[in-house]
Amino acid sequence: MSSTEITASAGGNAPAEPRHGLRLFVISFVLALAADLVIWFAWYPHMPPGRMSDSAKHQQFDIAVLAISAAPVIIFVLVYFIYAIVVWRARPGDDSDGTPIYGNVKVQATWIIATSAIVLWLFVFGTVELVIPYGAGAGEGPSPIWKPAGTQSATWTPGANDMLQVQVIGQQWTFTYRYPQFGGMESTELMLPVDTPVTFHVTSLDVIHSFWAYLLGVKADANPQVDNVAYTTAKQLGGFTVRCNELCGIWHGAMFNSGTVLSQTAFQSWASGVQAKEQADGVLAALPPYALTYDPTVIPQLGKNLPTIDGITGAAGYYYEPSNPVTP
Ligand SMILES: [Cu+2]
Repeated sequence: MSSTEITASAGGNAPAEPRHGLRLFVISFVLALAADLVIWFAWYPHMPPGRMSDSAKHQQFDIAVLAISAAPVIIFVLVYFIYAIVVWRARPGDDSDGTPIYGNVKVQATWIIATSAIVLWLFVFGTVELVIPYGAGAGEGPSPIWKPAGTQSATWTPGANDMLQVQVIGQQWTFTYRYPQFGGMESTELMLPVDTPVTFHVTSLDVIHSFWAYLLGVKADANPQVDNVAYTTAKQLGGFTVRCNELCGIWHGAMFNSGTVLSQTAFQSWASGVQAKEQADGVLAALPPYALTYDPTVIPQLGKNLPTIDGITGAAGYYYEPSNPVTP
């Protein structure tokens, strides 16, 4: 509502109207600049999910940029609100109505241009931030559009720029991790080498779960019979937690385990060690051959002598007997 009209309707010899629009702009601009500086320099470095991987870094950057974009809008709305209450409130004894308003080209044009600019900016920024970090740490389905650089190979060696393949298997109510480049060995801890592009192949044996390595900025649905691919590159050594992020049954809340980012050589010796141990104690032979999805249905096996491997395959740990055991 234009203040000129209010003053006019109030009657009286009002002095020349101050330039309210300019005042609002200057107050909002100064406050927004201050807020954005605080966000960028004080808050951004502490924003979730941290900087443990390249996808986490990108997410932290995205949150900071969105906060910086949102702060001026919020500040303008609040400044306008307070300014209107203070400057344009009804004075004591003034019972008159405001003058009806029929359009204001300047305000309408500003509104349409400003909101269009904000929406277009968010569209462009969001698209770039989806493409640059190869799907932003989310599952891209079985055939990803965006892939990081790195050679796909049947083995993994430190420093060779090989992509590390890790299969994440969700089941009620745990995650296990298979490493096809290490004989298809299976672990209950997610070990990763630092500075190495990792391809996660996320799948499930039963219901829909969601693989969420929060500190790595990776979250991908684990669907039965689906190979959901997600990428990240760990950038810092240390431990992290993996949680299920899809309500998947009564023990969903207890469905978590942990992982560690190791140096490349420490990772290689860990992985070869587990592979050798699982080969020696028969676990590799008992596991089904590595595949992108598994069918743990027991019906075709009724009446057969099924292997149950507690702790490796979970409570409902029935699999087909491997017809073609993995012998690395
Ligand atoms: Cu789950």
